[in-house]
Amino acid sequence: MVEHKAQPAGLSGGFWTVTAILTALSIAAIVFWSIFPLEKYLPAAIITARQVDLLFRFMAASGSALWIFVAGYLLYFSIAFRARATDPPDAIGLQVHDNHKLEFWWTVIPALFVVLLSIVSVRIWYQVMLEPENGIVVQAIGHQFYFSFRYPQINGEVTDEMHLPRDVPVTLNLTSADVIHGFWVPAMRLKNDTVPGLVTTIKFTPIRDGRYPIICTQFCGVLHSEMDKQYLVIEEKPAFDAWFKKWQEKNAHASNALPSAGGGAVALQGGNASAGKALFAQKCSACHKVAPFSQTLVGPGLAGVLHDPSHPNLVNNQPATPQNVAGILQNGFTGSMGTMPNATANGLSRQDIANLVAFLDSLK
Ligand code: HEC
Ligand SMILES: [Cu+2]
Repeated sequence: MVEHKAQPAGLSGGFWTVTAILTALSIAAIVFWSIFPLEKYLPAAIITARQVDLLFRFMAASGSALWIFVAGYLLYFSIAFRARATDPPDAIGLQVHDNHKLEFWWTVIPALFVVLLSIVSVRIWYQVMLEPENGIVVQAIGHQFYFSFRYPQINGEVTDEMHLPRDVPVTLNLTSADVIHGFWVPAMRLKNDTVPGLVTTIKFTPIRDGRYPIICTQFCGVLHSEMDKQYLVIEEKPAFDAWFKKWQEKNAHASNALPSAGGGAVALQGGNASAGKALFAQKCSACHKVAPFSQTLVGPGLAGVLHDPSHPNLVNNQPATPQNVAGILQNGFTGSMGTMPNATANGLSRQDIANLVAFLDSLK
């Protein structure tokens, strides 16, 4: 019978050779990510794109270096400590535990790294969030299956490209007319979802002329893959002004009504109050009580929404009429109390809205 001999615990010279090779490879990877000409392949269209690239380079460099060490040692150890032909079949590998020095360092080094990564990302996040907002305000609205854009002083919607003047700070408000879409311009390194009933804001300053694709990043329906055909055009102020004037004229008589799921006013005749009552319990009672206005849950109490003399106007300041309540149910509303979701978010058909209004109208 072969005698069991414990393998020596020390690290051989091979280990230090491998360590030297892995260190050299890691340094090469770090140098590669530091000098790689990212902007040659993906232009940086706004100031903060460079900050995001910096974060990306930092993560790619440290991730590559770490991966080279982990994968390199894994390979080396599996060769150095492999089972030999002379080992007995029940031989077990070298057992190491309670090595306090090792445990200390493999806790401290990753912890320090995560702290460093947080500091770098929070600083960059601040720069991205604290862009100035004294420039132009634009709205982008996701639709199945395109984006539309609204500008102050242009009626209605711009539906082909989104133009912006170079070097002017932009506040971009995002929302959706139907389902959740994602607004992503790779050249900006910024991305945000467009959510029905919610307005989210991104701020940035364009710095580079060009035509950059806008891509939807949420699977929003059967033609989602078509939502990469529109462009963000950044250009000099005079070119932008000419484009702006063209749309002002083109849209001179366009409607400013916000698009809504289904569009148009809901026909209220034919609403069934008892169907509305059942639906209310199912879809509204999480946020609304059937009680006076002041009895707030998430939204106000709705018992007197149509017939309370002390509640002449709805939260959107329109008179409390069945048609205006239907408008809120269809389009949603965000006010001081929070957000009332729109018909798409609440999953309401036009008949559902008519039934709910009939129910609310029946409350005295
Ligand atoms: C996620 C919570 C939420 C849900 C679900 C919800 N609401 Fe609301 N609703 C609100 C909030 C919040 C407001 C007030 C918005 C504001 O003014 O800030 C509101 C406002 C309203 C108003 C205007 C009230 C007034 O006095 O002007 C009506 C009407 C209304 N909701 C009806 C409904 C109905 C009907 C449903 C069910 C289909 C529903 N809501 C579902 C949160 C909700
Ligand atoms: Cu989409």
